[in-house]
Amino acid sequence: MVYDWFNRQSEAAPTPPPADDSASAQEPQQDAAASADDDPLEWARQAYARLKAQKEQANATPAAPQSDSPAEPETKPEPEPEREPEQEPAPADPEPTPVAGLSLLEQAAAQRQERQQQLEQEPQVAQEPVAEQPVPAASVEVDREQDEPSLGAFDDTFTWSAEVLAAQGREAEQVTLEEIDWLGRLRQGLEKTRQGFVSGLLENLGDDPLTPEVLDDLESLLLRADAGVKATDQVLDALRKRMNEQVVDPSEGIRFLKEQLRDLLEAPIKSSGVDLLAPQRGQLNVWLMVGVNGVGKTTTLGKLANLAVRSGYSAMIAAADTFRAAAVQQVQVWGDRSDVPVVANPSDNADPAAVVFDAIGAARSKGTDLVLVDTAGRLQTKHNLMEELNKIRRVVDRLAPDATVESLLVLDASQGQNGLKQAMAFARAAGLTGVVITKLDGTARGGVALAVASEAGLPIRFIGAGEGIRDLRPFNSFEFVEALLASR
Ligand SMILES: Nc1nc2c(ncn2[C@@H]2O[C@H](COP(=O)(O)OP(=O)(O)OP(=O)(O)O)[C@@H](O)[C@H]2O)c(=O)[nH]1
Ligand SMILES: [Mg+2]
Repeated sequence: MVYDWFNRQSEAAPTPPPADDSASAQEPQQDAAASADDDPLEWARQAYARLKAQKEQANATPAAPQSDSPAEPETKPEPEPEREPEQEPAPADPEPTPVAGLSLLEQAAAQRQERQQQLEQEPQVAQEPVAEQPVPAASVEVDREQDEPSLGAFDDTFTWSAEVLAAQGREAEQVTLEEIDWLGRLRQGLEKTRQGFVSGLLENLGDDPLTPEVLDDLESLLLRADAGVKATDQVLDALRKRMNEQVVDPSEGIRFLKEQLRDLLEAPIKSSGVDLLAPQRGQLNVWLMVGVNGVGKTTTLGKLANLAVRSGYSAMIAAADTFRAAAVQQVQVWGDRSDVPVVANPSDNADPAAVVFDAIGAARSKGTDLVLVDTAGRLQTKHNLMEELNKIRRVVDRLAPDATVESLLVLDASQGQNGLKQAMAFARAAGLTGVVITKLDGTARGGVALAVASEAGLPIRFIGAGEGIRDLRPFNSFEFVEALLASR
């Protein structure tokens, strides 16, 4: 069964029937299908039992069964939850204050701007892109991660992931290990941002209705998470308006906040008219990776090539970063990892546009679905870089006028808003169509996704949360916001 990761659906029937030689395989069918609304834990349990049965079936099928998992009791279909999923955060104990009149909005906005500046000036790791660090091909650790996801324990992470899928209308029997695996990675990746954001916010919320003080805290938290003044203003204005209309209890406050954040992230996606960015089958797709140096363009391209292959698309890589000698080797390693051909020009100072020219020609003759183009992040001058991107773009448009072209701005989340501003200036010439946010793991600045949507007005298409080949997935605002505000 091929799982199309771009479109997030299985190509074949959702799941094969369970093996009849395994008692546990029949278990999920004996229970009446649990409704995720009525009993999310039971729903998760059923999804787990099903995945486990599939795994047992898969292990039983090969002539020589491998024991790839730590000793697991086979005849124990009912996993023990480690802990009941909590729907809502544990209440703290704030002192409620009656809602006072609002200060002038303009005044509030000015204050926010000022606070943003203060926060920016506070000592923090300035993430200026440092001098170019060549990434030798050998430094890419090929065997660091598994190629297939494995079913872990029936724990918090599983139940949380299952709840997120259930909330999107997924049936227990449609849940795939791929999705459970990624949601776990996403939640893990947003850990640092969440620590600052959620523990701050949720601890200030009690059983009592929202207060202006709680909103002030939320404002600081959003700014600190690098959500930007515009998104912060928008969310706070909506919350204040809501508070003026009615008393907002904490769970309603969280629900409303999530809705606001989702709306913000969804706005550019909706206006692009394309919910999920996937290569169009039956035609040539050319995706350019652009962005300043070191943000993760090449890594993203390698991960995308892998996603494409695993999703049943044919792919090719154009090594159009000819500025650094090591860049071609680096891209070659990524190509090898997924068996994706790489088109490169080994001569010194090769013309990147010529490499793209060759790649498109090769892709046409082979009927390749997707050409991924690696571009340089640094040249002698910014002007040269713009010129080069323009030239590449012109070659693509001329040679493949019927191709679907995407110009994806790759953005390093750990550079936060500074990175966004710099990248926007840099890449205006490239006719951007979307953004990939990388390095969400290990930064507390995951809120930059909100700034991307509100300030750059560009749809976020993929997010990277780790250096591994599987650490990139299509962006889903619902899942992102749930992971950002997960209460445990
Ligand atoms: N933690 C983490 N590291 C990442 C992620 N994406 C990329 N990296 C790392 O960031 C570093 C730079 O990545 P590259 O893909 O070489 O960046 P680039 O934009 O191609 O760099 P230039 O070609 O020099 O402009 C590498 O060490 C990557 O492993 C991510 O999502 N998480
Ligand atoms: Mg690169």
